[in-house]
Amino acid sequence: MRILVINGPNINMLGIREPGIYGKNTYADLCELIEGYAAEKGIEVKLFQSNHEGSIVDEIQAAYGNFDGIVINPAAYTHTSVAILDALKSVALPAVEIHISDVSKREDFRQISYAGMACEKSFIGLGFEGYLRGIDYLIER
Ligand code: CA2
Repeated sequence: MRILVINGPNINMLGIREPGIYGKNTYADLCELIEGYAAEKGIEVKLFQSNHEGSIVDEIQAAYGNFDGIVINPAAYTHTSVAILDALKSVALPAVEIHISDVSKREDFRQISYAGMACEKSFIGLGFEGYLRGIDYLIER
C-alpha cells in the first residue's frame, strides 16, 4: 500500500513560532514520526510539503495511479482553495483531512474547509497523532 502525505503552506515552520497553537515539534519531527509509523505498519509513504497551491494540485494529480490514498493537511489553503478540492475530486483517491489544531474553536475564516468536501474523514485537533489516525483509516478502509 502506498500513501501520499501532503502538507500545505507554513507547515515547514512548525515548532519555530506559535508553539501554543501547533506545539513545539518541527516538520522534520513530523516526517520522522510518519516514516516510523509507516515502517511499523509495513506500508510505503511519500511526504510532500509545499507553500504553493499549484504545486499541491500537481502533486495530487501525479498521485493518480501511483498511490492508494492521500492524507492531506492543506493548511491555510483548506479555507480558500477550490483548486485543491477539484484536484482531490479529479483523482478520486480516498483522502483524509488532517488539522493539527482544533480549527472548530478558532477564527470564523477557518470554519470552512473546501478540501474537506472531497475527504472521507477528518482528524482535527489531535496534533501530530491525527496523521497516524489518517494512515490507520486508509489501511483499515
Ligand atoms: O491546524 C492545522 O493543521 C492548520 O491546517 C494549520 C495551518 C492553518 O492555517 C489552518 O487553519 C489549520 C497553519 C500551518 C502552520 O502555520 C504556522 C504559523 C505560525 C508558526 C508556525 C506555523
